[in-house]
Amino acid sequence: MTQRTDFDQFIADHQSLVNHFLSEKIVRSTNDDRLSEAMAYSVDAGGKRLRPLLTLATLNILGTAITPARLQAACALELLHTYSLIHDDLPAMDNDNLRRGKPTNHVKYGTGLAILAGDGLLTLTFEWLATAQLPINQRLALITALSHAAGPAGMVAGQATDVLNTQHHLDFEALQTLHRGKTGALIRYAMIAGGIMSEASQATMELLAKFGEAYGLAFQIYDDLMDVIGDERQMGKKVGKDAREQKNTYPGLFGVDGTVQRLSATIDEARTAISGLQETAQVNVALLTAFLDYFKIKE
Ligand code: GRG
Repeated sequence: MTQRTDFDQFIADHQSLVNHFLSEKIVRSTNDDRLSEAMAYSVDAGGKRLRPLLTLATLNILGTAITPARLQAACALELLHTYSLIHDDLPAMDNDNLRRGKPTNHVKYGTGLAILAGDGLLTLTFEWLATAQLPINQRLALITALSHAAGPAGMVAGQATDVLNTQHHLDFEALQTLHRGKTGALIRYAMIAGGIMSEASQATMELLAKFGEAYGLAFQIYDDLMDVIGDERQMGKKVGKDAREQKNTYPGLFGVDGTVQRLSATIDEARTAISGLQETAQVNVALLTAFLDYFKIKE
């Protein structure tokens, strides 16, 4: 897989697989029509599906077939990610009206149902992992890794630091820790999940984790940067909000040029992990390398 078009084809084919799986299965998860509608509204709102795609790409490079059970496990992560977006947008958190280019869940359904739609997606995530037709040891490893990544040692901790420190200055070290939790932990898990389902060696798992950590950080740096130099249509949400609300961001600490340099250094870390994977696992890593094209900065 060396050509850019192969990557585009992989993304298009697998986004469609993920989208079909999600919309068919979510409606069957509850008998409550309003709850089902509120959950499906945010899941079907058209996200990039980055996290399941990273898991599926990891399976692909490690030569592991994408079976329905593995697809279910990959899609479970999108449920959890969507819950985190719904709760993050709530008036008590980021208070956003627009997400994925559409009114946020609480704007459409009210705060109470939005909280419950998020709760439903979070718990359903673990039901999908527990019931995927995978060997028991793999299910347990996935559940352990995702609960660790998403819970109070990972994403929830990052979000807590964020919520508690808006309008308080965080230094670089604290900002990195915040983002490793808030954004990085799920992306790191996306890679680990592919490794778990491929029964990858310890050395390969460590390199997958390194790639995920660097990619997750780069993703956040890019998101911060686009809030300053991007536009609303491209991002599917309001831009310029971080500065208005005095949020802790990379451009706030390093300026735009300094942030571009940080982004480039972090992408290099991801490339180093990719080279390691090529040597250790002897895999064709072109697919993973192509994921780094996401971080293009328009002139
Ligand atoms: C509520 C516990 C809890 C955590 C929320 C996800 C999150 C933590 C906060 C979102 C804040 C934010 C905008 C972070 C920047 C990076 C990020 C996670 C962007 C959204 O992910 P994408 O770009 O979204 O993958 P799509 O819509 O494409 O899935």
